[in-house]
Amino acid sequence: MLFSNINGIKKKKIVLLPHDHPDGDALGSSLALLFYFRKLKHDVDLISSTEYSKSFQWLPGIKNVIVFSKQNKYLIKKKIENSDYLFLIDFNNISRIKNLKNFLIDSNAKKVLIDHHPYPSCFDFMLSDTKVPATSILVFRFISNMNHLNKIDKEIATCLYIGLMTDTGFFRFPSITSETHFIAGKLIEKGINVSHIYNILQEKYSENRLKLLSKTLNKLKVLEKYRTTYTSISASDMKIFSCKKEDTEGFIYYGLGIENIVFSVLFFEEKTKKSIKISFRSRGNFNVSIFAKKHFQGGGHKNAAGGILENSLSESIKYFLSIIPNYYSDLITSI
Ligand SMILES: [Mn+2]
Repeated sequence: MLFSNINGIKKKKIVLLPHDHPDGDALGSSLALLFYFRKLKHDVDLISSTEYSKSFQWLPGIKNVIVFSKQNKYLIKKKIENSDYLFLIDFNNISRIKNLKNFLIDSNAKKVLIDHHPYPSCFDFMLSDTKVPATSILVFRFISNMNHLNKIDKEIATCLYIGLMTDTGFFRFPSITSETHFIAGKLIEKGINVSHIYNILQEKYSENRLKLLSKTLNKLKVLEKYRTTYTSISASDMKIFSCKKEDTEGFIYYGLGIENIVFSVLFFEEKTKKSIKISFRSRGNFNVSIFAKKHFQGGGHKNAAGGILENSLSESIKYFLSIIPNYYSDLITSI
């Protein structure tokens, strides 16, 4: 069994892989595992296939993250190929780590998935539960199943708590269960500073990010009849404010904060201007995962999903506006 093997005396080579543009859950879960496996004296690396947002620069252990680049490509390839275990963290399909995909395919390492997204691809070991609000819950369960709760120190607890906080929208999404709060409680017992973490997550934004947010909100349109709101970020907006994709995290929730709105959509024009990434968030029973899958080759969770269109920004919005009337009855009855 994997767990006893990892728990054994023999030092293992472990590589932790969060998804592209890692968010708080992907980074928090990966860093917690990094600290944990180091305590077990394994040889661990944490490799990110793309850069992470500057707002995470304060995370404990973040300096250990190796970010993929042309310069370290071969080093990373070697690490992935020579590892005993590869942990795929907070994603369900290897297309979510584009730069590292081929290294992964070529590696004979045992692949362990720890994730909460629906329809995961199959790997050697699966710690998949689509009902939990964050992957960090699964990391907590993993450590707990190893009987190692005593190994969770303040640093590990902080990392896991960040995953919980960010993926639950600061403990307010419907995916939250009593287990979420039970685990949060256990993490607080380890001495973490809850209000400090909250303040840092809220305040580590650049001036340019705020300006981009302002521009995005200025463009926000409300379709009152469909209880829907949408807005867009163009490639030139991103250029003007020299923002990265990660800086736009959370923008989509502003629209959902308007009274009576149950569906929020954000169109994001890729740098190449050849495709548009679209994010969907909803309240209540309007299932955005089904919506994204049906019209935008995407998917996700019931209240949070994404998709893509190979089209211009204006055409993509036009297309969206043409299909939204079909969801009239679902949207007006969503509670
Ligand atoms: Mn997650």
